[in-house]
Amino acid sequence: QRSYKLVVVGGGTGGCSTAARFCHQLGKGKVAVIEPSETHYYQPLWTLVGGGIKTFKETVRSMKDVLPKECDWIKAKVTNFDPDNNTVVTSDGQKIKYDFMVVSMGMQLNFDQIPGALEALKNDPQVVSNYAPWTVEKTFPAIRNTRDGNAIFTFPNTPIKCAGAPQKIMYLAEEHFRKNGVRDKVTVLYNTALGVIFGVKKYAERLMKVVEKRHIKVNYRRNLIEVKSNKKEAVFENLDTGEKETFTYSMLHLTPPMSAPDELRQCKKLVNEAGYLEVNNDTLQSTRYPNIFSIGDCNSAPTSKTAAAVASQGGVVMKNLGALMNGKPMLKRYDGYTSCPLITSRGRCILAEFDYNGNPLETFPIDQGKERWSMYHLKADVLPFMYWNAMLTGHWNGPGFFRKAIRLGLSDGSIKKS
Ligand code: FAD
Ligand code: UQ1
Repeated sequence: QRSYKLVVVGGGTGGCSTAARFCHQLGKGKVAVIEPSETHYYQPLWTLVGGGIKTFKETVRSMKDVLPKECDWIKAKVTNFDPDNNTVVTSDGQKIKYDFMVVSMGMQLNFDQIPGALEALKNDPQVVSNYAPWTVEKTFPAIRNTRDGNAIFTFPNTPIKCAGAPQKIMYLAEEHFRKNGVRDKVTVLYNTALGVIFGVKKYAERLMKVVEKRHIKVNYRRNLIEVKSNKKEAVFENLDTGEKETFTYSMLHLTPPMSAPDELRQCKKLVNEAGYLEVNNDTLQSTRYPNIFSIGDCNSAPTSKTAAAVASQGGVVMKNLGALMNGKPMLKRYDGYTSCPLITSRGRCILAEFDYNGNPLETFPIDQGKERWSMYHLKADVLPFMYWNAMLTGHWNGPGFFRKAIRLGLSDGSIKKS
């Protein structure tokens, strides 16, 4: 039986950066990463892959190249957690023991919960999704082939990662229809299970202006329940009245329902009712097992699930878990920071940043609610570089530090408390 000071479950955004942070502190042989996938994806760029602006290749690195050299990579899935005995069981039958554990398993895509969706994604070139590596490259050809009819973009009736992504691709598609000279023949529909376009008022107001200006029809409280690709139909349920409504599509971009991974959900000792690893919202420590922490999409922290949130959470866990390992008090608090670069066209982006309370927490001393070229450039070119070079190596804890420094620099010498 192998044993480690720290076991990290998942080698995605949260897992890889956490392993790097603790390898710096603990050195060789102390940290294990349990991760089944050969490849690591930079998922935030998939919006631009779907929009025909970046290539899929730019979003892919091999896992062995991104995981820190000092860690042991156990190439398997965790199938069972036994937190009472500080042990996990892997798909290849190993029992791994830990002193401390960080869980970053991300979210599971549940395409199979929509009858006909998987079949349509496999067989109908006009049914696409930016959310999975095996379908994201279908999106741009489908946009190019759309000449008339309904182009439908969906948002499911579950929490999802990057809650802005289902509409970002719609804006890129709508722009493309205009460039192709087919915009007057295509109806662009955003069918969302939510009752608002975005959860934070400031940005929702700006996005409403965008959809109005561009004649995009938003249908609220519509949940996709079936895809009939033989008839080119998408069936939605009206979540208020229960009525079913069928739309024909010439293109359908679907965002699947999501959940915490099954292997995590099954461990009732660790998760909340919704199946996410229950953490203290401030410290990100498990509410039940003090030697367990969780970062990212699979934890219960009530904020919007993004890589930007993972960066901030990673800094908090590095401080708190580091303190715990050394018998010191945990002093760092997570404020719920998250960010969503809402791309509204090729070259324009509203950079939403906010906290647990849905209050804007903007980094730059300009109104980020405006559609800006600078924020687009940040999203498309600067952040990917930062991700590979600073975040995955454990050196990026989010922009909180810059935000505070910029505020201080601007405040005529008098130090304000925020
Ligand atoms: P992931 O990075 O998904 O990693 C989870 C890892 O856990 C995976 O490698 C998986 O193989 C592994 N795993 C799963 N099950 C097991 C198991 N049983 N045992 C061991 N390992 C397991 N974020 C932003 O900040 N900005 C954006 O603009 C943005 N845009 C996005 C656009 C799209 C289309 C998508 C899909 C995502 C976007 N995101 C964006 C969200 C961002 O990618 C995620 O929030 C982030 O990757 C979450 O990190 P994570 O470590 O929690 O999960
Ligand atoms: C961020 O830190 C981050 O993680 C690397 C993202 O994921 C790609 C983001 O999209 C954003 C916006 C941030 C926040 C960074 C800055 C500089 C505002």
